[in-house]
Amino acid sequence: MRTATLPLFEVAPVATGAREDLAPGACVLRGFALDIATTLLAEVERIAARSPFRHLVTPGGKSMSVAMTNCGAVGWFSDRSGYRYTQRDRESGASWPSMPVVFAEIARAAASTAGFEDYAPDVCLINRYEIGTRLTLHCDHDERDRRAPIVSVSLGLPATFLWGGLARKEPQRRVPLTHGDVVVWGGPARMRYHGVLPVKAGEHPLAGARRFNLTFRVAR
Ligand code: MD3
Ligand code: FE
Repeated sequence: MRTATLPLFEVAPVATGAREDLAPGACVLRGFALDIATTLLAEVERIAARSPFRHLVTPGGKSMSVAMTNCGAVGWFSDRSGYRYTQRDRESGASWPSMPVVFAEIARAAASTAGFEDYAPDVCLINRYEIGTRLTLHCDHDERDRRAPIVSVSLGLPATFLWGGLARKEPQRRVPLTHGDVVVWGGPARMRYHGVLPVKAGEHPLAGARRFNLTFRVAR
């Protein structure tokens, strides 16, 4: 990656509820999920008890360092044959756990605050980052409806989000994300390249030495 020479913009903590516009279609809602974070983490645990976190294999044969699971009507899945959404958890053989009402509600409220009304995601991909885990620069194009925004909820340890352009080679901005922050990416921002820098060592009172990220999508 060509990020090493770029400056790191450190942003002072922002008051809960502040809406930070990043670009047309993209905004950060600082602390938007803070009040219900404990409930969200309990639901993650419940989902993982049925569909455990696993390290998916990329089409190139590499195991992803971020562990993933899903809830909703479908789930994001990857193996040697490619990336896609599946109706069943290939590991358990069962359907994915249903999306908790509190998940759908927070995603809808965040989308509405960002200007996207009537958001009804059919999947929530849940990422689990251990210390040192990163998500390399990519673009999410496996969803059928690309007009719908993606809503992301950060929980646990902080991370630095990399936010690029519509082409992989464009320079990236760095956006710090902490526990309870919600980001909405829609419209012209939806197909931008993005990633997450390696998560730094730490201990979060609710999540331990981990970061969780919920990403809501309209996949079907
Ligand atoms: C910007 N997850 O699951 S979420 C992913 O923090 C993913 O776990 C990251 O990228 C994480 O695919 C970032 C925020 C996100 C999701 C989709 C985007 C940002 C986006 C699509 C376009 C632009
Ligand atoms: Fe992504």
